[in-house]
Amino acid sequence: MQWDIFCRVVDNFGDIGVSWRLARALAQRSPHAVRLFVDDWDTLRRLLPCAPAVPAPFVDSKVSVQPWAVAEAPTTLADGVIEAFACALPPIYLAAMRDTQTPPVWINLEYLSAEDWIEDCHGLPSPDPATGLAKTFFFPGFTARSGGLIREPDVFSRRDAAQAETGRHQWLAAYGGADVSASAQWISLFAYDNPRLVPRLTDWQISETPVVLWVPEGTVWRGLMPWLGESHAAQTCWQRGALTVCALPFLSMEDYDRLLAMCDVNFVRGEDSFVRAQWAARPFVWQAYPQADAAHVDKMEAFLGRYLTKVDTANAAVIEAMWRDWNGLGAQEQAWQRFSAALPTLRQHARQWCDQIAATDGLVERLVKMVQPDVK
Ligand code: TRH
Repeated sequence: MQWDIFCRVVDNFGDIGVSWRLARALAQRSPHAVRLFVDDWDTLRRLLPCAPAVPAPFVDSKVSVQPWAVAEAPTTLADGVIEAFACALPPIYLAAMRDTQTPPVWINLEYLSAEDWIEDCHGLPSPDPATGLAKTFFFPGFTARSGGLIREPDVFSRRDAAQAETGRHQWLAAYGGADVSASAQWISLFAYDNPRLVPRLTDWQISETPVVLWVPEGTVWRGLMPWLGESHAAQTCWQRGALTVCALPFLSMEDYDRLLAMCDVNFVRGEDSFVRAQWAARPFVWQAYPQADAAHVDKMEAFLGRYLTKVDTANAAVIEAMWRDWNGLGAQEQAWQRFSAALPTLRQHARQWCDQIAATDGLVERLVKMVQPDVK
């Protein structure tokens, strides 16, 4: 089966991050051939430095990556067309879909949400007014009645290798400064601008346990640099009390997954890193992508509602306080101290949650079953 995935980058890395993971996971499932059309080559190259410097088709991990312009000229049609995040297909491609005898299956991949309403919309066809073709809504999610989560077949073997005894030492050999401790509390930080960053840094600075904070290149440095009183240089570490801050380059996806697997706590954001933190099976704090009308708060609360179902009341309150504090819903007394003290239990829970959400089909399996219900 031939798939075409279309991705326009709205901002940041989530649009392309999710599209690339999906394309790669789909292409790994022979006999699916996948083309990925991308409109923002510079952002693509941050994630895939192997891409040519100027937009041109190339193949990586069995995915044929194409500049958007290729689909703005006549090209072959796929059997399955995925429009990531309602990005609007190129008009000429859409017209070809309308005019062909057997149009492709047309899927609109939506944003991930833990909210209940997505279950009623997942899988619903909607007629496109311009062409009369049916477009089916596909909602990634955490329940059996949603579209599931992207999970590659090797995600847990890679995680387990990173969590083996040698994992941190291998990481330090590649990225660490000479003085970075492998036995400290390791935290990764990937976040939007966040007024709660400085209180957190202060918590870590005066922590009783040494803390190593790994921070890949990105917007969060805007808040970090003034606090450190330094200018940013990649692969440098700074010591502030009990806290060692280590700057990382923007990592390959594989190394970012590896970092998440090795850390004791991960601060993640948006959509894809949020999912990856769950596969890492370590306690995490999610900064939801800020939206108008505080829609992100509903998303966060909906996720917590599911995530905390099997957590006792006291630990649930600890996680809720930490997440609400980090998402700007009011400073919570001793949020970090309580979270840190509960880490052994929270780690067990993170593992149990990961096993629970991995017990059902992943997104790719659900997508293929939706499109080819008769194929085993
Ligand atoms: O970058 P994000 O904030 O992306 C998005 C977009 O803003 C999108 O428009 C919005 O709607 C969505 O969030 C909810 O966060 P996200 O989704 O976690 O994407 C980051 C990607 O970058 C993810 O695929 C992991 C990857 N990554 C690396 O490959 N290396 C790194 O060093 C880091 C920090 C991330």
